[in-house]
This record gives sequence, structure tokens and C-alpha cells, in this order.
Amino acid sequence: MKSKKGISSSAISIIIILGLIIIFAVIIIPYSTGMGQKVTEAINTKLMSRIGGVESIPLPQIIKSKFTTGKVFDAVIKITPEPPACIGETLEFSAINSKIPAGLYFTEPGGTGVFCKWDLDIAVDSNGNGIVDDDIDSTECTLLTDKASNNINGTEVKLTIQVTGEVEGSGSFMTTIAKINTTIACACDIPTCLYKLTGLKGQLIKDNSISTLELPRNISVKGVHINTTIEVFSASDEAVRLDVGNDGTTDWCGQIDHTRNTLIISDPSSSTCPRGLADSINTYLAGCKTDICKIPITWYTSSDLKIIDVRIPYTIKIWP
Ligand SMILES: [Ca+2]
Ligand SMILES: [Ca+2]
Ligand SMILES: [Ca+2]
Repeated sequence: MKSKKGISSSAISIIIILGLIIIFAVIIIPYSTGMGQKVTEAINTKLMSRIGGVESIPLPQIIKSKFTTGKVFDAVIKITPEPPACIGETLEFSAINSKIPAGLYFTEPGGTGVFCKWDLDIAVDSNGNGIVDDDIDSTECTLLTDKASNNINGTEVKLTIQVTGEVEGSGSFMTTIAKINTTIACACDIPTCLYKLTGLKGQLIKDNSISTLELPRNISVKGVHINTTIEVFSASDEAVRLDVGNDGTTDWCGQIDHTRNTLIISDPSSSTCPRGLADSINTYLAGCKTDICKIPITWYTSSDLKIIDVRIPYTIKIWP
């Protein structure tokens, strides 16, 4: 009798302890780590394997709140050059400005970290499943558009970033959409551009080199995009400065990324450098007395660059 009673009370203790462990595993851990669904699935699988043919106990679905606040995990599309762009201009789409959870890095689908997928046109069903905005047109986190001559103005691009691998919040994802803004009114050196810019393509840039933009004075410049290759990289000075009007005032500056072989100079907006190429050119144009205005731009750079192309989206100014 005594030993029987002893066995049954220790069995009750074990059941109580096991019960507490399960409550802890099911309720406390998921809430504190945001891995509710994963843990729930794992426990269901374990229960199934332990108790064989018995139905698994449906456990509550716990929302992965930690990754849905938009504060530590948010998808952001960076388009370079900054819009508007010229029709046919190569655009770079990047997820680089997205906010991803601390300790995670961008990876490929199936890796460990955060992977990227793009639907490059949310109005077109490219995989033929009848859904226009679920396509995976690319899984690169940074990609270039084709140098298409067709007009992609107004096309909406969707980026999804998703946590993958055996990490906290795995499976959580965020999406965002960006609209492509291009314009037909462009100054550049290809036949489809409304105004032909000459003498810039192929120019080799060294320190103190001057590029001359010839633009009609009745336009309002909306952006200045200069694509260059890095011919000789000088590690001593990664900065590039441009002075519109050669008046000693810097109107644009930026860093050369030595891991890349190109430098895309794009206006406007930067918190660390002046980004005033478009504004400065508009100011220069306003003071111009001739219909075609010659605008000098002085380069300050220790690295040697070569201009591949220059694209200047603009609108025609309505004279007062
Ligand atoms: Ca699509
Ligand atoms: Ca589809
Ligand atoms: Ca200047």
C-alpha cells in the first residue's frame, strides 16, 4: 500500500511538472520570442510522433507580432537614380534601405537571414497563375532594369523581404510597392531623347576636369544622372565633388564605392552631402542670356572616371 501510494504521488508530481513545462513552452516562450507558430507546429509534430494515431491537439496560433510592427522589419525600395528618370534609362532597384532585424543579413532564398523577391510589374501576371502581384521575377536584392526603350512610366514594382532559415521570426515577411516615374522630356545622347546632349559620353574625368552641359534655358531640370565607370580607383580619396558654374561652391558630393566599377551620380536628396545639381543648374539657366546655355561643371576627384552617359529629365518652363 505504502509503496503504491508513493508511486502514484510521484507520478502526479511528474504530470504536474510536465504540464507546467508544456504551458511554459506553448504560452511563455512563443510570446516572448515571437516564434509562436513555429513552436506550435513543432509541438504538434512531437505530439503526433509520441502518441501515434491519436489526433494532434490544436494549439492556438500565436501572431508573430515582433516582426509585424514595421519598426525593426520593413521593406523599402531604393530606386537609383532618384526619380524622375528618362525613358529607357537603366534603373537600379535595391532592397538595401530596408529595415531588417538586428543580427540578420540579406541572403538567397533557402539561406539563413532575409531574402528578397521582386514582382517587377504588379499589373502583369508573369507566371501565368492568374494572380498579377505574386510573381517572382527576381530574387536579387539589388537589380538593374533592362535598357528597355519602351515606356515603363507608372509601372508598379513590388518588393517582398522574408526571414528564412532557423532563426527567430522565420517566415515573417514585409512588402512594399514603388511606382516608376519616367519622363519623355529628357536631355541625353541617344536618338529617343527630346534634346541631344553632346560631348560628354566617353569623357575621361580627372581632378579639376570640366564637363560642359549645353541645355536650352527654357527648361526646368528635374534631375541630373551621370553614370561613370571607375577607371582608376584612388584609395586615398573616395570622395567626389562637383561644382556647377565653377564658382567654388560644391553642388554635389558623394563617395566612391570601391567594390563597384561604376559610380552613379544622381540628384537630389542626401543627408551627408550637398545634392543640389538640379537646383544649381536651374539657377544657372535662369541667369543665362542665350537660348542655349553652356554650363561648366568642375570635378574634384582623386580617382579617374569615365562618363558612360548623362540623362537629364526636365519639363519645359512656361514663361510668365
Ligand atoms: Ca506581376
Ligand atoms: Ca502571378
Ligand atoms: Ca557651384
